[in-house]
Amino acid sequence: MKKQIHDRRGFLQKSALATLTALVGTDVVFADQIPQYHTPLAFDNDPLKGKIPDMKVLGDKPWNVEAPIHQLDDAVTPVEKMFVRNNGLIPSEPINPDTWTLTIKGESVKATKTYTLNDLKKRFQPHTYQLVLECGGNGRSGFEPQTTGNPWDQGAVSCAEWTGVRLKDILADVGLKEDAVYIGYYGKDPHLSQDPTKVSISRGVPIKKALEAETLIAWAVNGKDIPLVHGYPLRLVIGGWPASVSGKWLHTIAVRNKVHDGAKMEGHSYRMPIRPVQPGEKIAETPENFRIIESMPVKSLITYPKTGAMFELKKPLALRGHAWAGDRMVADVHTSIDYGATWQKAKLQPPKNRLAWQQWSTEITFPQAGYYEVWVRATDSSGATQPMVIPQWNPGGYLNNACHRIAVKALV
Ligand SMILES: Nc1nc2c(c(=O)[nH]1)N[C@H]1C(S)=C(S)[C@@H](COP(=O)(O)O)O[C@H]1N2
Ligand SMILES: [Mo]
Repeated sequence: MKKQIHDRRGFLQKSALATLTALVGTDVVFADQIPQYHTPLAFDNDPLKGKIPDMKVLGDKPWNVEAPIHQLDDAVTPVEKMFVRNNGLIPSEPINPDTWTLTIKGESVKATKTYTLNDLKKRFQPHTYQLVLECGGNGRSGFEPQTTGNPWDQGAVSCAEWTGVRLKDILADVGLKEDAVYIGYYGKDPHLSQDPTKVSISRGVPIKKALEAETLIAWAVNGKDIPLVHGYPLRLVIGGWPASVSGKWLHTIAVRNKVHDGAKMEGHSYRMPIRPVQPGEKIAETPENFRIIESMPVKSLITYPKTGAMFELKKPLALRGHAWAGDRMVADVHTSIDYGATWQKAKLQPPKNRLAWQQWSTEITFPQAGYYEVWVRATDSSGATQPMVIPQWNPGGYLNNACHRIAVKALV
């Protein structure tokens, strides 16, 4: 990730020293004393810097980072608390937003068209939406036996405020053929092997989802440029579906006349078996045995208090968190302190916009001092509710929407 700044003997290159001087805006005193192979702190421009404290790093090749649940308390997730999921490498070449382009191509466009980032900003109406991005494998660590893939706890979810233009406005400007059925994205991130002919991920959605008002080609999050790790300078943002469809470092969208066949669209990637399988069972990874994951299932989190909290019995305990349900709305949120025997209804806010998460809150009075687990369970607008135990095992370890729980202690 770091630029080559040392020469063959391990000393700072002349050009690096000039850059350093420009960076710090003043003379670098004792520049000639900088030891061999020493990287000055001002060069410590790791794109994940500032992001790691209080976050859980699952791996650095590729970078995968998730938030402990109590860090997700904000209604709008700050970028430092957004999980990071990379399938390949973070682009390391300097990115120039002034020359960045988005090309729309594929079997089902009338003609290929390319826009600069500045064209997109100037020619189309910008929109801002809060959108839930949740990795399809969020909660994977709960499955037994463990499957391949990142062993996420439950923190691979965010709801930030994204600004950009509607993909449907761009596609209307390009002109689609009648046979358009799917879109697929392409991003600039190099494959882990650094082999330029390989693509680490290229997924997409059916044209109906692509044309929804909330499907954005975004250049800003929470009012600022998208951080490098989250797709600077341009990304696709599609709320409510596995976040793997929200392509980062976006440079091309293909409009396809068939289901997109890019990397991570095949095998059991982001697919569920069409019939229930036994935990650990191996089934043939043929398209007939699997369906592509679309809308994510109903889910909720207790973001306050932090698990392990202690409080005085005589005062009721205030709890809060978020609930979301893919393409649907959340209808109800309940909490339980007796392992699901009885449930208490929580207050629930409407979402800021479609595909945003909703805030819930409640106060619980505990009957006596002691140790409790608090469980939360959301129900969506169709009546579907979260399972109290781990849901059906599947080969990819996807869609674990079991109730979130925290431990608390009531003290006399
Ligand atoms: N170009 C590109 N886009 C990508 C990915 C990637 O590796 N490369 N990962 C996807 C996956 S699997 C997820 S869960 C989300 C994560 O988005 P975030 O890192 O901004 O939270 O980005 C998606 N878009
Ligand atoms: Mo993901």
